[in-house]
Amino acid sequence: MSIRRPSSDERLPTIPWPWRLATLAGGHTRGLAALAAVAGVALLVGLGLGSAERELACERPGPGRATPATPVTPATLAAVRVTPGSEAAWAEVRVRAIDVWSDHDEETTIDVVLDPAGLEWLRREGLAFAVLVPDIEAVATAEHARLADVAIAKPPAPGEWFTEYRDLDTIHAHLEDLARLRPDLAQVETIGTSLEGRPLRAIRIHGPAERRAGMLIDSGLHAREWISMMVSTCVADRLVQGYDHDARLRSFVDAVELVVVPVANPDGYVHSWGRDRYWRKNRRGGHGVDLNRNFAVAWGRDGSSGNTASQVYRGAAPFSEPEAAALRDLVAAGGFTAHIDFHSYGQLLLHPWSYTRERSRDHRRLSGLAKDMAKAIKAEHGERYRLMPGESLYPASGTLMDWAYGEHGIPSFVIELRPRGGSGFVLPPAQIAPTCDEGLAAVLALGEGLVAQSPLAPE
Ligand code: 0X9
Ligand code: ZN
Repeated sequence: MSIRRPSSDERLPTIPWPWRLATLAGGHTRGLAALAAVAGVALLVGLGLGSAERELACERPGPGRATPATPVTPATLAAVRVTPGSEAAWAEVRVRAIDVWSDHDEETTIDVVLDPAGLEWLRREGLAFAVLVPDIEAVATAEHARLADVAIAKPPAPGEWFTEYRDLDTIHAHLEDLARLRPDLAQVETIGTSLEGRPLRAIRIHGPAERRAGMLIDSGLHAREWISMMVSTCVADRLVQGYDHDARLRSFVDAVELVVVPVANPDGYVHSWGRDRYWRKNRRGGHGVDLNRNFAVAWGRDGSSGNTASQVYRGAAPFSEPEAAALRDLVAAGGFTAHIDFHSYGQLLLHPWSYTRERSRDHRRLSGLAKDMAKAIKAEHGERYRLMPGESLYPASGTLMDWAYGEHGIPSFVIELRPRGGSGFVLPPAQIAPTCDEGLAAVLALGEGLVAQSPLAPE
């Protein structure tokens, strides 16, 4: 069954996030407890339990939570996939949600974060739901502990770079390494400065052959979507390092000038690493602006909010945020004939429009390109990425994708990377490399589909 979600200016809730990673600076015991809880999640997923059983399992005190030495969190927060079944229930779920992680599955389900009272309400109402993550804090704590490991904190060995998530400085250093390795193919640029003064770094990759197309890849507009930063950095890495050995990569680099901005929201990313794993926006005023609601096409409309506390707060004006303005100026300088904005999660390939149900003038061409990308992705590891116009998932106004396409006629796509559901934003590091395979496959398919095609005229 497919229900149309009630129209609202706020897909994501306005309740301030009550939980901070900083409160988890516990010790070894908490780390172990968290690891045990993560093992519990893996077990639940591995067992493939039905939703009722998962729900029950969630009610039991987790291995690490039975008797905490000091109560450090107000409540255990769970990520659940709910099938509301009616518009009224949908609206109520959103009201009760502490955070919305994702809308998926042909509009029948929504992934939300709930506290125990919210879970209790779901049970009372008899709504169908499955627990994705019984304790999101425990999962974040386990990841934090793993990343703090001394071996991981060292500069990674070249062959191991993509075996783990990397922080902002390490990603930026890697771009410099690639440019040093092949100055003939790659140069690092600074396209702007974040609100808190961090550089917005880009790597420009091109071969010696005459340029035929220009492609922009950005990622990390949303701070908590760490796999997106890893994939775009990995795409740059594979193209530069594979140029001499792989004819297909060489042809791409010779035919397409590619600019990659791996961390489009550096302040948010640093905050997500150090303070709040599930932080989404930039850091404006402490409340943040959703950078993917700050662009000038359909700014302020459905699927964005004027409330600073909202996860989809659009900012005071289009391009009020320096991170969005830097991307605007980069694109306005010209030369791009394609764009991919990497996000997570859900395994989706979205094309314009995001803000309206109307079909774009280039709908067939855009969905054709998206189909090519989905096919190329599936050929890698058999994973299915579903394609649709962004609005079919839910309305979102002021997005980068709509602006690149609407203002500049650039075929533009959002790719929501792995997972389909599972652990949400905290994806196991073993999945970085296969997800990169999928991202690269999409980039190559798009590049090959575009070479020799002329840019679209703005609508
Ligand atoms: O809401 C967003 O900005 C993107 N999804 S995410 O879960 N990564 O936050 C998607 C924007 C694409 N457009 C629509 N879904 N309408
Ligand atoms: Zn996102």
